[in-house]
Amino acid sequence: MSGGTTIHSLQDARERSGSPGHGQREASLVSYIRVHNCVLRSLWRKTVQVSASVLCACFVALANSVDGPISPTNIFAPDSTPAHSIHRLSLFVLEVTGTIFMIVFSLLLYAVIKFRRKRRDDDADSEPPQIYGSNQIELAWTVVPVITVLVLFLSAAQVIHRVQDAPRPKGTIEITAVGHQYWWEYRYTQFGFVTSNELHVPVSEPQYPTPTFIALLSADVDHSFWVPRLAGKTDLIPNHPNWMWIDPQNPGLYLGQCAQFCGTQHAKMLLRVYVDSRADFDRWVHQQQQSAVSEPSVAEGGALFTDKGCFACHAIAGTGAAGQLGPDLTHIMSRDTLAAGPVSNTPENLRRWIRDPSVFKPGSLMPAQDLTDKELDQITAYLLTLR
Ligand code: HEC
Ligand SMILES: [Cu+2]
Repeated sequence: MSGGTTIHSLQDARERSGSPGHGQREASLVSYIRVHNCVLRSLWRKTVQVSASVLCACFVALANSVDGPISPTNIFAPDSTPAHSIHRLSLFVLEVTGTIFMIVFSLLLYAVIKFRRKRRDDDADSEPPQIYGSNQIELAWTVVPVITVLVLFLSAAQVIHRVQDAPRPKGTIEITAVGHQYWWEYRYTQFGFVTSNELHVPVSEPQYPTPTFIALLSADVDHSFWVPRLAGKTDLIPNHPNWMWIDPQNPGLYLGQCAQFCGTQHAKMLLRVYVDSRADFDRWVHQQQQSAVSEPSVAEGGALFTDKGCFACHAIAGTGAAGQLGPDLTHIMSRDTLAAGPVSNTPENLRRWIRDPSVFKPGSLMPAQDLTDKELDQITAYLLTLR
């Protein structure tokens, strides 16, 4: 449009047809191109202005939506350093790509409307101006995208580096999460106990950071640990240990979901992370470290737990039960939910679960046991003492 623009073929055509007043026409063509450039330039400025204000409006709307009650899985309400870094990066990428989208789309719209085929084009024997390259424009559309991609690449690399190479300060809690079809096993090796489905971590204060580093393993298929307010997704891959970390800055319950399809009950493989104050966390750890107390009043239930084969899949610390195929039940009553989140842990639900797990989770890997009502009551009564 500027610089080395040539218009050979139009001139050629004119020369060939020998049309009169050819110098005059060339002059009007040049002024047409000049006007055109001017229009383009002001259009460009407008586009940038409009895209900037639309983007601002989007962000204000976004920020406002965060002001209301926060959804426990809101990706726009990070509350832990890795989630903060990812959130900032994604907003930056959205800004850049959003601006590019607005510019390209506006130019496209302009071209479609302005240069659409007009009635009088049909009978004109002239061609539109033919443009054979412009160094300036070609340079611009090579250099600008290269710089854009480079900036995006470097900002992503920086965030990856910051998250993956984070130091482990002194107060770091180290645990291991094992994904099972369709539940979570949490090993607190440091504290000497194992629990399931509900993860407890201490709040991490900036002046006394106690981040939690989580090693991620799988007992069967690919799973993915994703609590959006705390960190990005990390997969639990069989035979390929991964790890991630979180340092939640506020106490509360953070929810997530297995984020990798792992079988029929994948959708009911929920994540619950309880962020406790330091005192609450220490109390919880102390309680989890205790073995199960056997109450004589529920001895029949305890015996049935063995007789009916429950012990083959479930462990209860302090008893002979050491099964590994199902969740550790030593402190089952300290959990708010059953079966990785979808069922609230009430005595009725516990009984219904033991009678037939498929009522809640069809396809769960716990088989229904053949139990009489009395046996059900006894086993349930026994489990109710495991707090
Ligand atoms: C073949 C192995 C197996 C046997 C036998 C078995 N379970 Fe399970 N159990 C599981 C699995 C696997 C789960 C996790 C299911 C899920 O969440 O998808 C489970 C879950 C549970 C839960 C919920 C645990 C939690 O953390 O929410 C309870 C309670 C339970 N079983 C009790 C029993 C009792 C009582 C028996 C004996 C009558 C029994 N189980 C027999 C495999 C078994
Ligand atoms: Cu899963």
